[in-house]
Amino acid sequence: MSVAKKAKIERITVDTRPSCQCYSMGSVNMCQKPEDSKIDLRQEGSKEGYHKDYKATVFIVKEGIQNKRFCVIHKFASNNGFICEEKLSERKKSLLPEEEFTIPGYYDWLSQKMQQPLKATTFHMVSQIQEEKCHSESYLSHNDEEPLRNDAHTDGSVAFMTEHVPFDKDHFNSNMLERNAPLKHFNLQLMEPLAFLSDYWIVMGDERRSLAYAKAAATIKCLPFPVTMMEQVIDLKGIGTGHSLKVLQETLETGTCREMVVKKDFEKYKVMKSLTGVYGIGSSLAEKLYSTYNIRSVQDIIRLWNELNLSDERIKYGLAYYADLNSPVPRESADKIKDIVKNELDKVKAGCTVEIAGGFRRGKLSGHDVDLLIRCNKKGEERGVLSKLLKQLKHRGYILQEKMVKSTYDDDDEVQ
Ligand code: TTP
Ligand code: MG
Repeated sequence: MSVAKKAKIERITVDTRPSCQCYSMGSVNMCQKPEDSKIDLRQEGSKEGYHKDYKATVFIVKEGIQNKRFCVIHKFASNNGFICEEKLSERKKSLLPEEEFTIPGYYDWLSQKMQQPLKATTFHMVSQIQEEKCHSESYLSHNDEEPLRNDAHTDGSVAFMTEHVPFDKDHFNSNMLERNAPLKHFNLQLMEPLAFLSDYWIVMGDERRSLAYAKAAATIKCLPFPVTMMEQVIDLKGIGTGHSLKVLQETLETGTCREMVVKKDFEKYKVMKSLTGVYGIGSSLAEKLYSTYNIRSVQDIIRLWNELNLSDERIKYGLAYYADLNSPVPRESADKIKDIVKNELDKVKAGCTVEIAGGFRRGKLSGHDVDLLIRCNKKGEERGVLSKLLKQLKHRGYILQEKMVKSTYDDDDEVQ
């Protein structure tokens, strides 16, 4: 065995109130609280306290759960008085999905899968899986059950943290790929200046600095606890020893960061931000427009268009669709785009699937773009699919302007 690593599910709580049917998984507890219809199944060393009269039926959604983790959850539920149904049916009272699968559209997808509509109330649920590090054993390995997760609740509140959960800094530092970056994490306020500075420097044309702040922000985002002291962030891989630490210290001490407040208001930053919002204009062209041509707004570019001699064809489209391209894409539009792509994909290669990926998959309600993941049934079938799909979309008039990076899947194809 690699390293002796184990996780245990601590609790499954069933709330049977009609208005609030939810299941959550945490510590192994078994007892009943009739006063609020909450059945708390408690196991303290043995199965004493297990309430025999109550048999809750659960369906644990496999999607999004690692196989081994699924088995642990399944076994735990069975051992503790739940009836685990193998197949999803309408009579199920509650579902137990992973947090990120409580996203809008998920139930529609399930309905489609079952080929029947599902009653909304049946699927009102929350899942929260808390795993506790076994004190006698070391942490979870990559191939074992997942490490500690501390996702946010679906209602927007931040996930709770049990007091006894230790944080292993060394493990966090040496297993970057295992880090979990939930959408709603414990350190939103602390991360904000780092995320802003990353954006600031990308807009101002310093990618190296931007990346350093982006890495620090991502590190803070992955911490499974709210940071209260500098000791908790010093020596964390990703934060570095430089300016990010100072930003964090100031934010911890004062609740904000002066540098962020001042920079947010810089005239040049505000102008550069709007100029780089034009499709086809990067930070170096924006800098040139700002410094050489005294451009101060997108309107200035339009006004001075004939004098500027901007040769990049994309900029015309960027200006024409400026407002549209700078508006967030709602989930509904993403779904429509996905449907269009799927429809056209079926014409060039039957049997492939299209899924929405990126931020929407993590539960965002809007995004700056739509990331799609296309899967083919067999290895090798993906060859040429992307270029054929793009040609088809173009032929159907769905593509106004394109910038295509040659894909490794399309080695033998002519790429436009
Ligand atoms: P993005 O589309 O840039 O980000 P997003 O979809 O999460 O959010 P939004 O579009 O609303 O701004 O990237 C798509 C995915 O690519 C992102 O979810 C994760 C991955 N990604 C990385 O792994 N590293 C990166 O540096 C970036 C930018 C993205
Ligand atoms: Mg995206």
